[in-house]
Amino acid sequence: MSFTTHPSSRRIARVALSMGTAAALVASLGAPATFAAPAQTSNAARAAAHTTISSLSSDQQKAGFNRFVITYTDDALNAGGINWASPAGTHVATWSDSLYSGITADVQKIDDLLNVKTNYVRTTSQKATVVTTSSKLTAEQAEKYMAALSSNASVASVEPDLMRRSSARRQATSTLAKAASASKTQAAVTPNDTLYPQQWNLHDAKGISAPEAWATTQGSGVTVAVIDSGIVKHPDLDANVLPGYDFITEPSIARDGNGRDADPTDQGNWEEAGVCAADSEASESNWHGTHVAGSIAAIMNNKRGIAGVAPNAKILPLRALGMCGGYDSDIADAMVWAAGGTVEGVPANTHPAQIINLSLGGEGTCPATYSKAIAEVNKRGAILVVAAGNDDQDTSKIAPANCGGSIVVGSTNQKGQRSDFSNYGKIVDVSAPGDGIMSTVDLGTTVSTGAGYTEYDGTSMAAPQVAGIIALMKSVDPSLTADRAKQVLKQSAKPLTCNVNACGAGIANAASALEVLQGKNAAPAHPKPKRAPKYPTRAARTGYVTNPTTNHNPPFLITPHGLIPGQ
Ligand SMILES: [Ca+2]
Ligand SMILES: [Ca+2]
Ligand SMILES: [Ca+2]
Repeated sequence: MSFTTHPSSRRIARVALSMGTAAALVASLGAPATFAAPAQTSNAARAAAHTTISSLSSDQQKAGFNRFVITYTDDALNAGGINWASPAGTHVATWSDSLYSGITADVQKIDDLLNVKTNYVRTTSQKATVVTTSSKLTAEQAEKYMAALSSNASVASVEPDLMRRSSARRQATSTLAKAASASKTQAAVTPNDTLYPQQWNLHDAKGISAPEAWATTQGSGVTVAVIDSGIVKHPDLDANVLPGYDFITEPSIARDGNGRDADPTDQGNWEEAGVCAADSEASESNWHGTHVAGSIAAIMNNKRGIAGVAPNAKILPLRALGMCGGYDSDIADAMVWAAGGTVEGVPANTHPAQIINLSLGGEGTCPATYSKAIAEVNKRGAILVVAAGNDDQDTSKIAPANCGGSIVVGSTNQKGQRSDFSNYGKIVDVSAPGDGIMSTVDLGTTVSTGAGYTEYDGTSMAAPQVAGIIALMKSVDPSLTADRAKQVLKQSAKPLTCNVNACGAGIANAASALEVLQGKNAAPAHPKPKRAPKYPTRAARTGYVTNPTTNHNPPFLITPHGLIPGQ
């Protein structure tokens, strides 16, 4: 999924919702009003409950398909033949015990028809089968392939296993002395972190009012999973980082020489032109996961760098996005594992997360792969926060934001307006600052070279603001449910300027959320958002993304030693 405002955003792939790059996934479902788990797939409805080829962008369709997820009916799964009850981490399914009687024949038939060979890859946490075809299928062939296998009575759905991308941009920053207008009140905590004055998102009038909330809690006792590009060592973050896991199964995008492993270190996601797609541009590593993690739980009051929204919370880094992005099937397994669920071949999670941040997404209808994983996450009580995407379009077209069962976050700027890249619509629950967000990164343009800081734009940056606020809420009230969290966030939000049909309830407000949660305050008066002038044209937006002087990203890197010009 891609959440980028990149002028050349490759829709093929879903991109991580990072600075300005929002992946947009659609929901044909309309706004989820509650956290109800996705409906169970009935035979009658099952055709609609997965990613369809027609819901994907033309670029994606043109790129072709060679990886699919086959989801089985509950009846078929219950019929058995597979030792699903084996201890976690010991049973690794194979093709022969993953395919049920009769499916093999259908696979053979469609393979022969399309002149390909289907290969088993693995079984997911939801007991679906990931397969690849020996060559890429066209959109038309993929439709045939999916239809042929779907006709089997044991199969609930077949959908492409799409790759979501993480696309982050470093934002131009003209000076370290950017005005800080912390709204200090008696109750506010003012940290000594050197870049704190630039963290407008925390302390400005249109920010999330974190300093006032910190007087009550700083997030102790709460774990937030960050499913992203992994993590790098960083002195402003390390003490808050738990051992995570690397869910990338495909060594060619993992860059660590193997499949899944216990080391979620971000190996860098730089790309050379034409490698990830025929027309893809070269790009530098963005250390997206480290940036997101820093926004949530960077160490506060250490006279260094930034402060996280919940600086005493812990981060569980789960790597699912590699070079070119990450597969739905890996992301979905990471979600289930984050919440304490079982994933075969992966040791049990000894630090289940109460909150899961997904700063990623992409176009298309909600995949069954996500529906099932989100249902499991909801059942286990973890609160899922999902970026709306950076495509300046309705979020109904962006998955997993359109899957329901999560809190969907749009982005706002320093003026309290919807960010020009942010997706919108009724699916967005709440917005949060996502423009010029300073956080932790590595300074390497390819591999890691050392810790630094930079600003990024994107709903990828907005979602962790909300994940951090929920961590503060959860710290105060460990019994907080996802439904209640959403309700309180909406009730306590600050007004925002929305120039489209809907941007969610407003700008998330940490201080007011804690007050509402603790019953100290009625909901604040909430004037109807002003309607802003019509949104500028796409051409006008392009200049926003890149430094107009140098036409280069990044123009500067912000390091503990000051600004380093980009190359
Ligand atoms: Ca690996
Ligand atoms: Ca690894
Ligand atoms: Ca710090």
